[in-house]
Amino acid sequence: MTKKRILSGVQPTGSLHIGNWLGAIRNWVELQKEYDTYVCVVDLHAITVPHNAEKLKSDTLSTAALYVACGMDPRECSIFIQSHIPAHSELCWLLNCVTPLNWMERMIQFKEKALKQGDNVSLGLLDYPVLMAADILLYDADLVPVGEDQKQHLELARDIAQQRINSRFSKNNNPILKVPKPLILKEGAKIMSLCDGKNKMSKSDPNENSRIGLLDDPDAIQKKIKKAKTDPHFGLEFSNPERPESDNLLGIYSMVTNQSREKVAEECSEIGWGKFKPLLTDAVITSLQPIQQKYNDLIKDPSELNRILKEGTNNAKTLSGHTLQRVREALGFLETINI
Ligand code: AQP
Repeated sequence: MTKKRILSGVQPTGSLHIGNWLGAIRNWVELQKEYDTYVCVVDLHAITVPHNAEKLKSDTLSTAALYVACGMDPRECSIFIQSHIPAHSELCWLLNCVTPLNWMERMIQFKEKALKQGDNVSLGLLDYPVLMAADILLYDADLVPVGEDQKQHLELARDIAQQRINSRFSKNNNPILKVPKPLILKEGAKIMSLCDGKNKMSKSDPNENSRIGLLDDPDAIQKKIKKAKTDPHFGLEFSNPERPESDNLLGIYSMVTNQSREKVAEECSEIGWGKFKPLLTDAVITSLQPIQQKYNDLIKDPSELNRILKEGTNNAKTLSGHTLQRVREALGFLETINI
């Protein structure tokens, strides 16, 4: 039986943090065993907000290396850089021309990010979900692992594929694009900022102390956890709406120690913040140590990473090329002239 295909990615908008790992990459590592897995570093998405060119380069490379360091196995999946496959931009343009503007203006993430940026919002930011639709649809993905925040974008990708391409342009009921479904993960981990348990941990938060980077050294991790916001209560607990920091830090502790929420809740119900923080610090440092070791090896000798990306790019190019060709034909483009 052929495996179902999944596709996912992270944007290189900064150094990856434990939220990107626990909420996304760690899940992909499990999923790659069961699914035909494609993961890319979505660098074209990263320039939808103001960016620094040199930093984009180093963040792109470091994100790809972290995929591997976190356990993405090139024998089980294809890893590539989005902009290395020009089909993403081309399909995005084709989809742009069939997508109604008012569908885009409804996107919650656009509204939120536009609000943060003030007047200086790029057209690219509005178009972000169409590019994401192109990413997914190019690979005939059956399923897309999504968190709550990306559900609306996946819905848009489904609507574009079904209502704007298949139902308008397909002949004899042969769909041109596969309509993907969301893959809702059992434990939808959302890691919150260390400075405010109600805000998501984010690469672009100007406050470095709000996140633990996957490449932070033990000293930095210790300092950040020491500074992390607490509350006046004794004992750690989950799900108390008045204690978002307790919920968040206990959740991280449960995930990095691979223990159930029940077990850590019991272990930490009778200890104060003063005792809990060193426990959490040790657990985070220990869990990141093998990732950092593998990452350093990959960066020291980039030949392995280059080989992995080359193989992933080849696989991605073949697959996306077929889809793009189907769409071009269906939309009425003349066949390319071979020179
Ligand atoms: N705090 C988080 N908790 C759980 N999952 C998270 N993800 C991001 N932050 C958390 C998941 O990581 C994947 C890749 O995210 P992305 O870089 O494509 O976009 P994002 O969600 O906007 O990530 P950031 O870190 O917040 O970046 P910036 O600051 O650039 O916007 C996604 O699967 C996401 O759910």
